[in-house]
Amino acid sequence: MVGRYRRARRRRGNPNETIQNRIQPPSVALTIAGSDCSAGAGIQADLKTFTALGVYGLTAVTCIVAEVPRKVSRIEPLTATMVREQIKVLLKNFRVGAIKTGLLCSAEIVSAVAEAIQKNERKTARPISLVIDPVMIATSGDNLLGRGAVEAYKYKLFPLATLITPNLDEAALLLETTINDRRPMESAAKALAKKYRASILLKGGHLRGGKAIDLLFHHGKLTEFSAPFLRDVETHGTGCTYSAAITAGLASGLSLEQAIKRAKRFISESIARHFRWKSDSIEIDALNHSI
Ligand code: PXL
Repeated sequence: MVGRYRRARRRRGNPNETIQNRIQPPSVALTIAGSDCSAGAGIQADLKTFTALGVYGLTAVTCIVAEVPRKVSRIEPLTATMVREQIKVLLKNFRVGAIKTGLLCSAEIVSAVAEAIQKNERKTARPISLVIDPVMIATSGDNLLGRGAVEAYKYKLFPLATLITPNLDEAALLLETTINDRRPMESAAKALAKKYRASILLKGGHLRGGKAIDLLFHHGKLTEFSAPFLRDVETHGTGCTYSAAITAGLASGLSLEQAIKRAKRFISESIARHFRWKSDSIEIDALNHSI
């Protein structure tokens, strides 16, 4: 009798089973970054990007930035202990497919992040893809890192990276050189890859010309990713959004090249379909993450 009832219920479907129960849970990505209250950059941009690309986003907050697009007003870091604890509980309880770092604010936080990721690797013997966006200076020109943080990146965090995504200014600072053309871009990408034994995506968005060209140096091979460069759009958070989109791709199982190709398309469309708030006193451009 019971068996017949169960078989009939299986045929009809269980009315107690909700639609949610039948949906496959999505891949999970973690961003370790700062909060931008104007929500164009930082963890807010990362979360919007993860959601748009079908990935469940987790956040470990490193600092809080009071700002609007062209002006950083105040930055307050969290303690390294609090940053470490967020990463620890998240990695313990979720199967995280990929991690990205954004603004890490201080040398102590850079070191804490490196230690937390390394500890998890030792414990689980399962390295998680790590995308490092070495955020150092805001688009507004404001310095975002404390003293000693660049050294902590070089010696502690970069050695753990799957991919590092510097823009031209960041690459120039890391190599103590200037990069003003395509050829120096190639040399810089190769030099950084060799120095930190990681794949490098060097973003040439700041170079003049009709195209926004990025160079990937990965497994000894250079690959170019290019899109039309849009003038007169002042969106901040493009670096955060781009690296978050790459991380979402890696969390979903795409190869590095596939993830970058899709992310480049995503960021180009987010810029092309930007929002603009305009009045007598303000003009604000913002990326459109909801594409
Ligand atoms: O775009 C760089 C960036 C990253 N993360 C946070 C920021 C900014 C720029 O201001 O505030 C939190």
